[in-house]
Amino acid sequence: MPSDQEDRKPNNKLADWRDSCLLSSFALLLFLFRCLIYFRAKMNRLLRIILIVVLLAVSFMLAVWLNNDHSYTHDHRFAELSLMADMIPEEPKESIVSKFNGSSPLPPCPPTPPGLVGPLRIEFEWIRSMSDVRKASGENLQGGGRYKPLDCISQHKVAIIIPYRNRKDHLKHWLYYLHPILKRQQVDYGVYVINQHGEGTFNRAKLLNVGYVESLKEYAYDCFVFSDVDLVPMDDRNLYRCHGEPRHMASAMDKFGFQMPYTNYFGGVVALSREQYMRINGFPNNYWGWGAEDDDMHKRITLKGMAVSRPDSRVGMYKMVRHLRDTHNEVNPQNPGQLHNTARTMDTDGINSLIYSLIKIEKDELYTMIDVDIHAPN
Ligand code: UD2
Ligand code: MN
Repeated sequence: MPSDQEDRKPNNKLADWRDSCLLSSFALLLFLFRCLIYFRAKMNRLLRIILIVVLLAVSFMLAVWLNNDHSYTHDHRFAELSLMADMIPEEPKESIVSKFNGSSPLPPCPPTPPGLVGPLRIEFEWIRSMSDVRKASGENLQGGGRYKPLDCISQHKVAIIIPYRNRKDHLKHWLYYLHPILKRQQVDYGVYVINQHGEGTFNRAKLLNVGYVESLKEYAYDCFVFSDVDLVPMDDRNLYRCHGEPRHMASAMDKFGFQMPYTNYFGGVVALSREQYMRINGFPNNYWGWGAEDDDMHKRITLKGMAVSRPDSRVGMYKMVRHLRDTHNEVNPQNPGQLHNTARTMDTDGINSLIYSLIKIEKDELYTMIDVDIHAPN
């Protein structure tokens, strides 16, 4: 690395050159004056005055020019900056380069999101207008209900899968509350509403399997939250992300007096990593109508040697929009009986045997709606 002395050498040379110029200019001027004095008798008065004025003007201009610092060349300015650099606090090279390019690399998001507020007030008393929902939750979305934190890289790529048919008012409540919560939780997420096409018997678990497959066609999600459309968390510390074990997130619902209705309950909202989901071969495809598909999911998990984790009963509180049973989703008395066969059928009934026909994919600003024919038996 050159020393300071070496850096300054080119400037010293310039100064020397300027001094010699100045000396020779004065010598030339003196010589001209001498000539003037010597030949003055041979000139007329007017010519003498003009010559003196011109000589004085020229010497003045020469003095001014030489006094200006023409040595401030491009190189010199850079040399000065490099000296000043010693006084600027050191920055990592990478960040200097990226600032230069105008795009700083983002840091990873912290394990605990800093903007959480805890308990939330959730109201379902009135029907929301879509424009209110957009105003409340549309900011910074990338379309199709996709979002990534703006100031850090999220460690959680989460597809949120909602089984759906004819529940627009519930969906509006869900979008109104969940987008702001998920943004505060710094999740890299997408919202997928899986609409069962037609009037056939509803099949929640099969729709969830479709959501898994279709969301993965769009983005490399590593975590899947499967949520009813009518359930909103009452505490934003209930993080929409995956854990070491499959997670039952809705551990304390208002409709059950904020308690678990039974020990192995796994309904409402659950989160499974891609690996956990694949280990259980996804969800069953054969639970038509209401009931028991959530118990089958739980059985699959325990049969594969996994445990279920839950938030505590404060953080796991959920509010459900009150509703009547939908038509074509009546209680199916055959469903609980299927639970005896889970161990035998789970490896052949699931994501590896899923058959459906995709009808349409619609991108709203707040969600992706996937319309699908799941070949209902009636
Ligand atoms: C309970 C469980 C639910 C599931 C179900 C049995 C709770 C809060 N949830 O829900 O996870 O195990 O029992 O199948 O206890 N849906 C529609 N349109 C329909 C029918 C259903 O969109 O016509 C969707 C919607 O996302 C709904 C979900 O399916 O939230 C579950 O159906 P539900 O809300 O009628 O059943 P519920 O509340 O008893
Ligand atoms: Mn419900």
